[in-house]
Amino acid sequence: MTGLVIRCTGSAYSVLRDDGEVLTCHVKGNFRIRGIRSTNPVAVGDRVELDTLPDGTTWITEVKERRNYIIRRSTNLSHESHILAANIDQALLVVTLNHPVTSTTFIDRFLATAEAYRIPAVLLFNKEDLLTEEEKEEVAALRALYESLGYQTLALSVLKDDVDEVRELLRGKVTLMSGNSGVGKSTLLNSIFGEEVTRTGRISDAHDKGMHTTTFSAMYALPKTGDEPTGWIIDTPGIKGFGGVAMDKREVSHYFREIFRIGRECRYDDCLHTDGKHCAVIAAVEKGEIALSRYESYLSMLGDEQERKYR
Ligand SMILES: Nc1nc2c(ncn2[C@@H]2O[C@H](COP(=O)(O)OP(=O)(O)OP(=O)(O)O)[C@@H](O)[C@H]2O)c(=O)[nH]1
Ligand SMILES: [Mg+2]
Ligand SMILES: [Zn+2]
Repeated sequence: MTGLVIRCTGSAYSVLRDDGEVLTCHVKGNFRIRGIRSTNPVAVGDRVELDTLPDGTTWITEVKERRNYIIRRSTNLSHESHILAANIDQALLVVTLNHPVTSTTFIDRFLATAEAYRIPAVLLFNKEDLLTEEEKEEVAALRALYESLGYQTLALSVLKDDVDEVRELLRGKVTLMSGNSGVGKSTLLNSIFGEEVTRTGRISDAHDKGMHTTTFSAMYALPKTGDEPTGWIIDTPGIKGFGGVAMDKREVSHYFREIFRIGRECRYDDCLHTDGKHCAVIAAVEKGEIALSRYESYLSMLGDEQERKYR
């Protein structure tokens, strides 16, 4: 029978079998998926084939082909990576203008990584209630910028407003939620799941309680409102953005939509858009057609790539 991996603790996996039962499953030590060198062969979000033995233990015998997956590169030199989650429909980045500040560089890195993984990303500007008139305009300008690039954005106060708009967004999809510490992710989950669930500590703050963050990850079924497929939220403790994508410096511009588009007009095919001569991107930045903040984020990722420290 097949099932969906909903929780990984390093040694065991919880799998929601298609008949609705949740089983603890294991993976043989020599289990490998061809072409991927990872420290874990199976990840949250994987669809798997199961085999229950006469002794009652259940084993994962096969991982179905993944639509996508996100990784974290190991910090050691083994070139192995850790798969954080698979088959993600969308990534929701919760950001705040202030309290705490979320930098545009952080947002743009997140969006670029989502592009590299081909995962649609949505920005939620939270804590609208704390904004001054001037700050409201700043948020409006940022939303206009990202919407002009084709990203969906929302603005609200998850503490004060109802979160129906977010529920609608999550409906029937597998969503990876991210954002800096303090932006309101747990508050949002509280209001989506209601007191009952979060009080048990299932979602709320596994990582705040010292969970072993390198191997634990889980996805949580959203409350159902009708007959639609279950929606899921993935919580990967300790991961503020995504894991790193191995990115060649010539590739970075591919993940900044407007820089990629305008960069095709540069004189040289391999233009990195760092030298003003014959560069259509720099000309567009100077004319205000590309936002300076976006160009700076691009340079920042390019610089990281050159120093090989991007994760
Ligand atoms: N004023 C205001 N405060 C909010 C809002 N949303 C969350 N907060 C507050 O911001 C603080 C941090 O919120 P959390 O939900 O714990 O933030 P988090 O993103 O889960 O943070 P980490 O778990 O550290 O990653 C809490 O004191 C919340 O009450 C909001 O919309 N408006
Ligand atoms: Mg939290
Ligand atoms: Zn150029």
